[in-house]
Amino acid sequence: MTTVSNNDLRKQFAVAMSAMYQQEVPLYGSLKALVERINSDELDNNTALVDQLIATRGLTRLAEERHGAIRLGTAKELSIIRRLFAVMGMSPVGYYDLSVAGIPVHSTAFRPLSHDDLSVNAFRVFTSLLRLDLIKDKFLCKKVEDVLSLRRICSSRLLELINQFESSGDFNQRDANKFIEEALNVFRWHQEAAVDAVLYQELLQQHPLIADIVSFKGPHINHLTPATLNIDRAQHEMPQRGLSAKAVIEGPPKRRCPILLRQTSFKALSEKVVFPTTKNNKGGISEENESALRSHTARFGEVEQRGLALTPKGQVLYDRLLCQTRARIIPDGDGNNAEQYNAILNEEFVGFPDDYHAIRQQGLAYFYFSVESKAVNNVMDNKHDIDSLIESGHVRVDPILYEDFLPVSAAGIFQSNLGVESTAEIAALSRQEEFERALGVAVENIFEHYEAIQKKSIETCLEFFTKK
Ligand code: OOG
Ligand code: NI
Repeated sequence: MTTVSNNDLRKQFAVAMSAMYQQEVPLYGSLKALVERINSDELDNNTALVDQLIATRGLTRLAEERHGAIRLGTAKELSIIRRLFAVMGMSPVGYYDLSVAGIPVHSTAFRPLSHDDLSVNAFRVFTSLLRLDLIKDKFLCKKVEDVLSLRRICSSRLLELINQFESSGDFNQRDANKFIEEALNVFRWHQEAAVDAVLYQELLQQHPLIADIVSFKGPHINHLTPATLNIDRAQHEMPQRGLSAKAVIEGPPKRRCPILLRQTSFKALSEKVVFPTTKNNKGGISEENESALRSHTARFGEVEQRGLALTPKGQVLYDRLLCQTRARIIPDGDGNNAEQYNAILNEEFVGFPDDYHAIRQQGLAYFYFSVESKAVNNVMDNKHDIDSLIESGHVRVDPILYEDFLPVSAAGIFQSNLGVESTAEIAALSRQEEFERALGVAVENIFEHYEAIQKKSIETCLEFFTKK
């Protein structure tokens, strides 16, 4: 019987998730359409970009969503979600401590690791876990624990399928279809809240994120993110399509040689929520609960544009320049100082070379080396290294795209969609070990995988020309 690979499973799952989300949040469909139009214009006008996408096997995956995000309540949930994503070839990479920006979660991203797997489908899920230790009201904490201890986010059929996969290592197409259907249900939106309106209000007052995590039957997908080839244009055109864009694009400024990740989003919608009715002390249904508390703000759409993955040295430089920027100005949620923020960001980032050659010479980023198609039949003598092969036009150099996330940017995305400001710092120790205990494994190191992809690409080129 034919089996379904975890790459195919991930691909099918991402397509199904996109269809579900477009149905749940129709505005997301408008964003996707906008991005598709921008991408096709960019490809028509930029042949160098097309060559780069072909050389790095990025062209076919362009139309697919790149990531989504979920928020979990307990260690147990994180552990089961880790097993669920493992079925689709997704491993936890990186640890992001969001508490430094006043957001009571810590996070990782589940994603494929190798260049081959990423090329088939790069879908990732940014996954956050609530940090109850950062909630000051201990009485409320206890209530949260009680509610979450009763929640079951995976059906028993899904658990069976995960167990089955873990022991046999593959699925036939029928099991795969069932797995996707059941997995999708985990991330579906539930209009009926799992808590009453009074508790919802208490949670909301504590932090809107807590209300979103605790009040529902499951960890609904809160956004999906297609990749755009021109994020500045997406930001500019969103309002014309009735999409209320966040104040500024997160991440580095616009550059000739894009680095890391730039992101923007349309703001979360107000959606109707139905609360289980509670009785007032006269035995009737309380009017207050019935009327005022019927909307919840959580789900939105995002776009991303990715550039070079940076080496530890490059990352230190990026962090320093961003820190210098933010020491001078913090972007306001309402966009009042957006222009000024962008000007200062540009000013500070003059400190980061904007030329692929210089970036490579200074060891600031990772590159992908491949045999230049025109040079495939060239005969070489036996002495060559990668630099001379590049110089003689036998090898081409392309950026390795950053596949991970940025904590300051992620905080900006959270804040703009929760309507909270960045000032409320929670002084907290990062809890990576605790997070990994909950996960059941250590998170993968972000840099190691880019390093491995770069190394393998160099070896492949050297081998190719050594054989000649
Ligand atoms: C996650 C926000 C972070 C990103 O792209 O940085 C994120 C969330 O809102 O749950 O998705
Ligand atoms: Ni995101």
